[in-house]
Formats: sequence, C-alpha cells, structure tokens
Amino acid sequence: MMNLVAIVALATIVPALANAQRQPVDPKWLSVDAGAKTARFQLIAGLTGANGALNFNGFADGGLTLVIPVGWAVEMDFVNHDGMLPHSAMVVAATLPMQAAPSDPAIPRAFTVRLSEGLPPLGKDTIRFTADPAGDYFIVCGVPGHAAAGMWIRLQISGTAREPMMSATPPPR
Ligand SMILES: [Cu+2]
Repeated sequence: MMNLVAIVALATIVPALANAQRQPVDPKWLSVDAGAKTARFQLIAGLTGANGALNFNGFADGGLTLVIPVGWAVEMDFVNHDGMLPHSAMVVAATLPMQAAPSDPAIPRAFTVRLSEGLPPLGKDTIRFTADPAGDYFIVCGVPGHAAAGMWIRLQISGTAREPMMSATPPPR
C-alpha cells in the first residue's frame, strides 16, 4: 500500500516538474573580483524564446536571482539578444504587482540608456553602480508592458552573503 501511495504522489508531482522552467544558469554570466569587491554580470535580454522572448538570460517572472554582497561594485553588461523587440533594464524596488511602465530606479545609475524606448536588437549598454543599500530588488525591462508581462529577474543585495552568486528561483505565485 505504501508503494501505491508513493506512485500516486509521483504521478502528481512529475507533470508539475515537467512544466517547470529548465533553463540552466550559466556560470559564465557572473565573474567576480573578490579583492576589488567587484561583480560583473552579463544581463542578456531575450536570450531564449521563453515567455515570448520577454526574459533576461532565459528567465522570466523572477526565475533567476542574482545575489551581491552589500557595498560591492556592480558592472552589468546589458545586451539585447532579441532579434525583434527593443529592451532595456533597470533596478527597481521589489514590489508586486509589477508597474505597467516602471520608471523609478531604486539605486542611482542602475539603469540603461533608452529606458522606455529600449535598445534595439544587438544594442548594448554597461551600467555601473554600488550595491547599496541591502534589500530585495527586481531587475526589470523598462519598455512599457514588458516587466508586467514577466520580463524581470531578482537582485538581492545581501548583508550576509560573502560572495556574489546566481540561482534559479521559483515564481512568486
Ligand atoms: Cu523588454
């Protein structure tokens, strides 16, 4: 009887797993200079077709979390990999529901050029800011409608983490 219960439980779980996001986290996206307390992150808009290409590094709806120790210098190399749509990026406070047209950066200089119009396909911008203060943030696309449609990942500025890291994270609902 125990086995039957286990099989029934598995049958419930497996389809949920099959639907879960299988996008890998590529360690090459993050490089760290621990001595200089600098983290460099490749922020790639529309890397895959996931969520209609409204994703960063293949992740949408907060599915990727970047953790940076508080006080570190952050350099984000943004590139628009989407061949169709313009995109941009900005760090905002972690509040849901998502604004239709996010426009208030939570950290000075933590946003790309052409925030609302977006950078064209293959467009690039490098943003540099200090990870401060500690807290939970979102990295969102600033083109109206994109963030609300799921084009956002998470940034955690941590008072306890000793080094930067990335991890896949579950969606908020
Ligand atoms: Cu976008």
